[in-house]
Amino acid sequence: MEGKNLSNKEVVTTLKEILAALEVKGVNPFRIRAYQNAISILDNLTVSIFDLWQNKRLGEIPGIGVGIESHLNELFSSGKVEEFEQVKQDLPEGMFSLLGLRGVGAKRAFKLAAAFKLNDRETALDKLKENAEKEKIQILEGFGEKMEKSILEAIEEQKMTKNFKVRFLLPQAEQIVSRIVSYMQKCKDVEKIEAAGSFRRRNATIGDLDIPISTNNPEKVLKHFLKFPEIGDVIATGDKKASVVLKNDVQVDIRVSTPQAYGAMLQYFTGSKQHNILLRNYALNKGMSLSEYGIKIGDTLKEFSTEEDFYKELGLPYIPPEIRHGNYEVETASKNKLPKLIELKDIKGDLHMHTTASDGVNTIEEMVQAAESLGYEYIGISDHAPSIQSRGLGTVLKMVSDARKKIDELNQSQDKVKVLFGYEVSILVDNSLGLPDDILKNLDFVIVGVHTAFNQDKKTVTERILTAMENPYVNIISHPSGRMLNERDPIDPDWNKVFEAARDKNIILEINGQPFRLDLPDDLIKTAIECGVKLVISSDAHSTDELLFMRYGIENARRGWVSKENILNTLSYEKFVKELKSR
Ligand code: DGT
Ligand code: CA
Ligand code: CA
Repeated sequence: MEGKNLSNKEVVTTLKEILAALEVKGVNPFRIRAYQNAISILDNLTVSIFDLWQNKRLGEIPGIGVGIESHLNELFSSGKVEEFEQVKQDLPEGMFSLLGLRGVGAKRAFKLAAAFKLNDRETALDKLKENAEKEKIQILEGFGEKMEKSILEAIEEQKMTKNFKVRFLLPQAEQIVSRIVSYMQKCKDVEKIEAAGSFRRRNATIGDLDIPISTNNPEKVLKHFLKFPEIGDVIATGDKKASVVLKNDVQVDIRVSTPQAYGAMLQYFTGSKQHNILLRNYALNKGMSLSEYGIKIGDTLKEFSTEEDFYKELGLPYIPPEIRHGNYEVETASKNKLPKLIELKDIKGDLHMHTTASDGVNTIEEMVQAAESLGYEYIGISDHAPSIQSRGLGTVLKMVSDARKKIDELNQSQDKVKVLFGYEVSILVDNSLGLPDDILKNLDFVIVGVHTAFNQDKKTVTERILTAMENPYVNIISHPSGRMLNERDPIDPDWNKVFEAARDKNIILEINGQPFRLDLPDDLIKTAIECGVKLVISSDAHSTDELLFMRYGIENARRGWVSKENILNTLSYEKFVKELKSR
């Protein structure tokens, strides 16, 4: 199907506006409720809604009723939803610009927009701000002084997030790096080129790209770089460096070095800044001084073609870029106590993946096949648990038994990949789980996760997770912090309590490899393993391609000082299953 390729964010924003219009009109609360549910489901989808629509699969998303589906159909085919156009005819257009403001719901947005005649989306926020400053909001019925102040704050807040430069995620950065590298390699004078900085340290988010290049002809290399077609603005150039901003707003810093001094340049430019400072102090104590050109002892500068030699000269083992945070790594390295960090090849199975039974795009069979080609010994199918509330118990029981049958058959028809049957079950806001024990107890494993109500206070959210861990059938907690990079802050439980409970009850915490999650975050991973918590690394794949997200999970784990022994899905199938049964 052709159609308007709207991003998930655009779709969700439009649906939120429709919902707001319906709320102001006071339509049936059940309809409002269904709409709210659908929006929250779509908001959490990681696959493209437009893709699902194109493949006629919208109906397969659990929780999306026919009403929403027809709205989505209209939206993708014509860019408009007729009912919305009708309903909003007598609403002030500016109210829709106020919907994102903290504390301002549909009805308040309507009242404010009506009172101040905010008929234009572009100017609505500015006009509202003026009125707040003139203290005209507090005299409106149902508002008051306190509300006026908090609206003013919310406007400021929103302006700040708009100006805030978003840091980009690893997959985007990888694409840009690979375009730069292949362009630069067309220049014969480029010997080595590699992205350093936060990119090489595999930070979850990247501010700008730092690329050291080794060459004997810096002039020619820089000249070639400055002709890179994606460059928007040149910020600075010198005889050994260039800084530019690409048309996509990404800054790129280039440094050139001779091949015999490249190791020191790569080391310096990899950072982190704090790591370099620690290292410099460490070196000073030994009478050495460090720079991007090498190590100076007295007046002699020693050059290094590789980083390994650079660290060796300092009397240190090689420190992997992922742990160059600038906290404990230099001291630990000096005592020769760095762990051997986990590698992708250590992984024997993947326990978190979705199929067409929920919001995934491939079938179980396709996932099994893909896992086989990755060389996995076992996988766990963990679709979102179907909702009993919206489907009824009978339907859900049938779905579960059908899935069980299919997985049993798959295990009989092939023996290359062992398939475990589980669900990803939500920890609901009342601390209960989204499936009853009668179903949970017959699964091979159970993943639970927080998917709603992310802003509970510390005590409530701690209680929520601890209560979920009491359930004897729970094995794994998925994406424990719930963070979404650039989008949503992590939940804020008492992590020590969570980790101690997980350790004592043999509950496994997940390191989720989805690049917009990377959750547990690296610092919490380190605390968790120090506490003795067992972990798995998962792709949370929603397609066969996304099984490769395991790699991001590994990198994030390495940033948390993880070695093979901390990760249960490095175990053989038999040993892994034994761990599951140890609950
Ligand atoms: P980012 O770009 O914000 O994601 O983070 P980085 O770590 O890539 O930081 P960036 O691009 O400012 O600098 C790249 C590397 O260059 C940094 O990791 C270490 C080195 N560097 C930059 N500024 C300084 C500095 O003032 N002192 C030292 N020792 N190293 C620095
Ligand atoms: Ca950088
Ligand atoms: Ca930089």
